[in-house]
Amino acid sequence: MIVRRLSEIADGQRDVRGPTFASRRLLLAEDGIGYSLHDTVLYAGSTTPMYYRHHLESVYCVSGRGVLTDHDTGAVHQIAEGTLYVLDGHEHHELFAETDLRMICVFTPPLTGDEVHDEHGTYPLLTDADTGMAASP
Ligand code: 9YT
Repeated sequence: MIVRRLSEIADGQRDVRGPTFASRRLLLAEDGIGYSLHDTVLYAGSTTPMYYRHHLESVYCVSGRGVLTDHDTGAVHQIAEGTLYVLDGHEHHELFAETDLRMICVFTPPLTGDEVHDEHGTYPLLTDADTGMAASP
């Protein structure tokens, strides 16, 4: 069993800051669960373009307000507390945060924690073999 608290990972290696967000990685590939789970805050007034070529992502809004644009279809969605969106088609998308947006994000395959957004807002596909970390038994 894993029991982990946000307070334990705040400001550590699993607390990753980007220009528009802070992402606290509660679960990563090294935990051996098969997905990663993140508590992410996107800052009020920011826009984050994203594209996950190698990953599926489910994103559940637990607080705040924003606007999600699907650049593949042009569809625009209002995001608020209680809204889930699922990137099941590797969509190019962007998220505008009207207020601070707190999102619970689940990635499969799991992020290792070493990915950085490239120029497309995407993450490479890394496995623990790439980072030298062994998965938990
Ligand atoms: C909604 C969102 O930001 N998804 C991406 C996850 C987060 N930025 C992260 O952990 O890198």
